Amino acid sequence: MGNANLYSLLEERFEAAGDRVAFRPVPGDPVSYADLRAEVARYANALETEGVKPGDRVTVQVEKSLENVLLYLATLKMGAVYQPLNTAYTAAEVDYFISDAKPSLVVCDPARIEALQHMAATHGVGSVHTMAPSGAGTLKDLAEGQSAVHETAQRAPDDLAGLLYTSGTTGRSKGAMITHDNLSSNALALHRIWHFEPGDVLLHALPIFHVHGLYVALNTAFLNGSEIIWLQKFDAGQVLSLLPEATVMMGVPTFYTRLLALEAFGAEACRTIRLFVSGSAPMLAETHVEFEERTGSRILERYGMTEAGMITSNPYDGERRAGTVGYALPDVTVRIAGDDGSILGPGEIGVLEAKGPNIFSGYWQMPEKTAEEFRPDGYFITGDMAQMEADGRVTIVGRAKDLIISGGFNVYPKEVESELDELAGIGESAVIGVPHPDFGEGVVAIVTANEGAGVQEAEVIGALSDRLAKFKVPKRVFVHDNLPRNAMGKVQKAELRSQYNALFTT
Ligand code: MCA
Ligand code: AMP
Repeated sequence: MGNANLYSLLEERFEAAGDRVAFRPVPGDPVSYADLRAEVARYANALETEGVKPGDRVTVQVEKSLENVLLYLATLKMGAVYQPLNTAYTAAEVDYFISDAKPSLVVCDPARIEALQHMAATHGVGSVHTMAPSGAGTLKDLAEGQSAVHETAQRAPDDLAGLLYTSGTTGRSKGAMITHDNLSSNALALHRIWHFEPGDVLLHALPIFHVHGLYVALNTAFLNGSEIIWLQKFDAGQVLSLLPEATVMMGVPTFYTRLLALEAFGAEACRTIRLFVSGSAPMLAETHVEFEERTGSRILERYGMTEAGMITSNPYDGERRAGTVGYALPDVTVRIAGDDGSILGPGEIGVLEAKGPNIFSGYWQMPEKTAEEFRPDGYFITGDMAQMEADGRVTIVGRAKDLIISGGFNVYPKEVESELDELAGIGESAVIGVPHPDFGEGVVAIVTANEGAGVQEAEVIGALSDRLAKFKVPKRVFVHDNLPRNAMGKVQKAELRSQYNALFTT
């Protein structure tokens, strides 16, 4: 029987890549694929020594680093479930994820160790390790003493490989259960349709706690045995200087608007790049056009979701049409449905539904929520409003879900409103997203003050920063006497959005 463990597929490619460079950290020394394999085995043995078993969750909140990649691969290899967390999440946010996922191991940065040890004890977590580069008790230290031989755990296609939390329009965050087959099928499809070829070099500047930087970028490059130029984070100047050493780059729209803001960015800087990919948020058609005018290259925009990996992509060879997200990936089918579930025809606007090997297996310990998001015939309801042409080309036209996407990070207004409503002096609140030149959408809060309470913008922002990740905190807060409501009493967010539409752009 074959092994459906994604790592077993990757390891074949690593073996074939031999001594070729896997990672070129900037700054830092290159790491070959042979070294990567040995290190992953050591980390896998270290996880087992710590008592982690196949199926257990390993919760990881660490800054982007090569050790972090080793941990991701080792977790796959020994059959456990990797649960990455955005490094911007506050301790209060992390507490929920740990209490819900019940990991057997938590790995964090040294600055967080005390808070997380306390949390772990409260929630019955086996152990907490830091990932720091050296020092007794760090995971790296533990891995160093291990054997470089480790047998990859046998996994079935539906066994879990990842648990990625996504917030929701109501209630708490939900853990999307991602299987080995979800990841393998998606990575193989993208590797093929994006024409990965020998000699490709990926410039990697995305965070690796989300699908885009972790699964889409890394897994495709791994399948190709490609060299990965490894940047700590996105810095437009640094990316500009390294582009001529790469052939592929993937990013959120903010990466591309920031590059375009640099005078030196143009065709010369992009001469070696055969593929620029954009996704995680809509890219404005004008950005596509300006990019092509400046560089002669057309960005390939694709569309996806944590629960589904990549769903559609513009074609590599055919027309990459600005404002559209292209066609369903091989083996994935998509359709547009009305509110009542009826299937709509070409050009009609409705909610996009998707089915295929890429679709997650459900929300962690939330069977009712899972059932709500699927149609009886197995289609997953994405919550994105879209239309489809007769030939299958998809355009995302909006969102049925109340979601803001800021610089590629999701912000659910409900979560921010709940925190605002708990602050002293605030009566009620409405959180909206309005056009932002850098982040695509900027988060704005409109609040009412309780009688006699003086609500100050800076204080509200300060108080929220202790509770919520920085990217969720409203960039501006406005105090109104009342929130606009319709006859049913529902807050009219569209009215607020039109009032503040030009806030960041004029
Ligand atoms: C940082 N800040 C932000 C954001 N990032 N505020 C709003 N939205 C953001 N995305 C805050 C910082 O804390 C800081 O606050 C201030 O804004 C300015 O920070 P700056 O230095 O400009 O930001 P940065 O550190 O350069 O980060 C911007 C970024 C980053 C490079 C665009 O946000 C990023 O890497 N985004 C990628 C997200 C991503 O990978 N998404 C994929 C999700 P202060 O000054 O007050 O301290 S996966 C997904 O969506 C699906 C599956 C898909 O289709 O891919
Ligand atoms: P996440 O939950 O972080 O996986 O975010 C997924 C959401 O990002 C999708 O449901 C879409 O709303 C949005 N998204 C991703 N790629 C695109 C794109 N190319 N165009 C428009 N929206 C996108």
